[in-house]
Amino acid sequence: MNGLKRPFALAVAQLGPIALADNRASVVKRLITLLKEAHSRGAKFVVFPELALTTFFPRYWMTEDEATERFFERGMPNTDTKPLFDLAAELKIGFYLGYAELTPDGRRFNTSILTDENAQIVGRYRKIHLPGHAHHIPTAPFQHLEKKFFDVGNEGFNVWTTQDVRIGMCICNDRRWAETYRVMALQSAEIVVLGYNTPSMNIHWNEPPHLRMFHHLLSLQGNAYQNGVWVAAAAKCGAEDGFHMIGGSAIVSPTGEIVAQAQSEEDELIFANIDLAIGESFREHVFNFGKHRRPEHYGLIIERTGAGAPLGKKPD
Ligand code: CDV
Repeated sequence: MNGLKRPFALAVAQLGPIALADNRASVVKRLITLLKEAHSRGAKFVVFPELALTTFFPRYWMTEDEATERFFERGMPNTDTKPLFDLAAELKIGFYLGYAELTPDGRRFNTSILTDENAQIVGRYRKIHLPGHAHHIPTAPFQHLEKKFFDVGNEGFNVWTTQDVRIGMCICNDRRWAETYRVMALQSAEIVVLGYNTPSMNIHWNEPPHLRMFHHLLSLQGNAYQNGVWVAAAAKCGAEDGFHMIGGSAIVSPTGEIVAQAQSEEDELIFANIDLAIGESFREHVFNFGKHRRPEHYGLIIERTGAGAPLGKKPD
């Protein structure tokens, strides 16, 4: 657009299915293969999916204790993930990685971390918009038990500066909510990164299957444009033990255009040498928040959770 380009070499590492029987070490090998490909393409940062080390276990009914034992990480990095951190440090590539976090005091979060080019963890995000339900639905073909297995994230939507870029994190369902991006854009985010597991069937209502992909991309594209940010989204997709999830990993420009999109439902790396200056252009002009926002008229956004009565009155 105008002025100097600010290139940043960004990769998204989509994962195909992770079977229930797969162990963490085998998954980390796949992450490492994708990291090596990212390096060969010159990437400085890689986005991995939500809950990237295991199958999407909220689909299975089980006790919290069983889920904790089988699927949660007690520390990061740990023995299984250390090879990924070691290689990332050697290759000087930062990354976003989603996993199930068990805290020392026993709380459970759907978490992502952000590392710098030395594989040091510089940021953590705990998922705020948890979809699904907490009770067993025996009539459903599968469960979506995020409300049972995870606490609501307690650290807000934040932005970190790493490798001279301001990066914000969110996870999966968060990408559908305008507030997610706006809170990060108000911290001058330049890139919003996220991972997702999106079942291609909605168990809560009869949503036509083609809308799953449409709404996924619409959310990324609309929010990238309205906030002047790049958005990079990594799927875990394909049929995990017969339960299908959409692919469509993508890198979206602040113009709202998709600049890279996965073609498969398997392990696949997509890459773009993005220009951060495009975002600056939008934030200086059409979405110059300081000049044009009118927060005095946005009060309901924090006063109400659900929709309530209209406020309109007859004009004097
Ligand atoms: N992991 C997710 O948050 N998935 C939701 C599903 C349940 C719709 C999503 O928004 O993609």
